[in-house]
Amino acid sequence: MNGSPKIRRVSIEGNIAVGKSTFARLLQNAGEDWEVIQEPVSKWQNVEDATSQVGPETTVSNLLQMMYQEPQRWSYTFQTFSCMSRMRTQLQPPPPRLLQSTATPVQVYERSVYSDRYIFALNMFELGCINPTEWAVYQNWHSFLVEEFGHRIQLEGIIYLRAPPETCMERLMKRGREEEQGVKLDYLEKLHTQHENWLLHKTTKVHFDHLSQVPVLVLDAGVEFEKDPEVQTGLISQVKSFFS
Ligand code: DCP
Repeated sequence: MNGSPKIRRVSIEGNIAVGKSTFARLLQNAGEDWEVIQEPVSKWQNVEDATSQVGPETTVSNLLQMMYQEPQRWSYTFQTFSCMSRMRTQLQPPPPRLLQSTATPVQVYERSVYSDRYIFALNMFELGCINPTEWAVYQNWHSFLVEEFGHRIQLEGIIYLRAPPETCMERLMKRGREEEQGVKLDYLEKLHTQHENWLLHKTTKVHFDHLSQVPVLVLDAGVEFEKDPEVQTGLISQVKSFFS
């Protein structure tokens, strides 16, 4: 027994640009025992080529952009790398501040290895951008990794930020991330359906028994919460009572 507090882990899920990062920041500011583990998007935008290791020049590729520009060629590679980098990030030991906490600290993940598989990779498979062989390979290594390491990043809860795809489209256009300029409403609608199937209707066939037991808090993120302190307080208090 080392006296360290038990760390609780929750993940924030929701469509592209729904506001997961904004909401995660609000949670972090709402209590000193909450720590956010950000999604490693910048790693996906700057993948060092293997040639950089042998030559003097460093060549980087933007895998996120490659995936959006040529989804059939790059979706499998992107989904492999994004899930691996997420797992690596989430497996990092918590900071000492959290371990010394007297209360019950909470680590908040922006997405999880589960949404990587049951939202994005599945969607790309259904769209034909990941072929059946790639999908079999993906599921094989994903199941293996989660079975081996999943207990170290086991979720106690999922916060589903739910908003109409049209609202996410508006937010996506407003933030203007270069790589996402070609994203169409139709794609956000498909991702929305994947979220609904997994987190609301629970019809997605999941491989992990423990995942079906994880409680899900559904929050209405269709309301403009970024600049409205009253709405923010309401949402945060729902989270706090859900996890108390
Ligand atoms: N992405 C993907 N496949 C994954 C994970 C992410 O294609 N397995 C893509 C979708 C986005 C980008 O990566 O283009 C970042 O994804 P998120 O939706 O997780 O992050 P956002 O920055 O859009 O979240 P928010 O605006 O809600 O904070």
